[in-house]
Amino acid sequence: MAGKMRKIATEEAWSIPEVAAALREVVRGPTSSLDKLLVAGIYDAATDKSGYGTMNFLDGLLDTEDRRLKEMDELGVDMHLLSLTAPGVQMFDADTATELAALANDTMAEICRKHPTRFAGLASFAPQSPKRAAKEMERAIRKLKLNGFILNSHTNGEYLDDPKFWPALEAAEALDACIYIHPRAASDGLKGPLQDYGMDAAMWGYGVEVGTHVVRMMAAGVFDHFPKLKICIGHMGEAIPFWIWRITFMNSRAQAIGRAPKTKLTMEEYFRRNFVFTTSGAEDHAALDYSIKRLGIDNVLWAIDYPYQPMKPAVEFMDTAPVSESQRHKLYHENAERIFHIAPTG
Ligand code: 1WB
Ligand code: MN
Repeated sequence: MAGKMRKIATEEAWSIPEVAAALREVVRGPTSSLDKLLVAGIYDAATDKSGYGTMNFLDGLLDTEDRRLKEMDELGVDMHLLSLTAPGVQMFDADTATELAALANDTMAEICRKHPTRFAGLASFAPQSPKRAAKEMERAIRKLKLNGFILNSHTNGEYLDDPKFWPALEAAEALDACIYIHPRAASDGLKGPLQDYGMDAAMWGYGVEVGTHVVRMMAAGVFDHFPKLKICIGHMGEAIPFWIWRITFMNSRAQAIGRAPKTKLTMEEYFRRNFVFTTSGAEDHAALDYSIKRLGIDNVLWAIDYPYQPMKPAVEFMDTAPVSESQRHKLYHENAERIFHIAPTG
């Protein structure tokens, strides 16, 4: 029975007051970041011009044990895998980002220790300072016992194919800890036509941003350097499952004419070997069915995307998904247990 099946939701947004306060300062400053609109909407009613403020996501982000846990109980959601919500610490200067990542990780670890069957967590790190990030990553897994890492896409317009970030990738691979690349608004270089009609955020821009990030990494050959690195992406794979045949075909052509570096494996082989993806905010049975058929049941995990998406429809989506019961077990919890090292229950 799906009703009793263990349910681990894997892209569940969360924050701490210290990060909220620091973000409020950032959006009052001179940033040109496209994140400004939404971040002001969430954290700073005084400067909100976006309309997002009316949705009051902040209460949901800052609350763990109150409304969130109660709603989880009502719907039979066993566990949230928490992560510091976009843009994480990536809009701060390197020192502030490093400090706030450690504080968020300490706070998260405390919650997970207090509720070991209800909360697990993805640790933050500050890519602005890759060597210190690698140290914090090691602390977060070995000492705090967190379950993996969250990265909110670009950092100051730069992506993980840039070797300056590779100390963080090396750490994640060595720790056998998956990095979840979550969206934030598109970088300055990418944002042009995404700024109108509400396209900047989850409607379209987020997928363009993370999809671009992931294709850059695969095409650059990052996974020849880090063959065991695991990356998780949300939103039914940010459309990459649908595009993977063409990405693979056109990348081999780009390699043949010298426009892309030679890689040991094809793009599809990297996507199958190094990536998993979640259903967050993409409650579409046809897309789920296609994704499972195309990339395999072991690569797909369930997620809600709380509080940006409501819990109940996400549970109904998975309870009624046209899959076998053994597949539902994988989607609801077994794949999450394997990828994020969450102890299985009886
Ligand atoms: C929204 C969605 C906003 C996500 C977010 O802000 C995040 C939104 C940081 O629907 O407006 C998300 O994670 O999907
Ligand atoms: Mn999300």
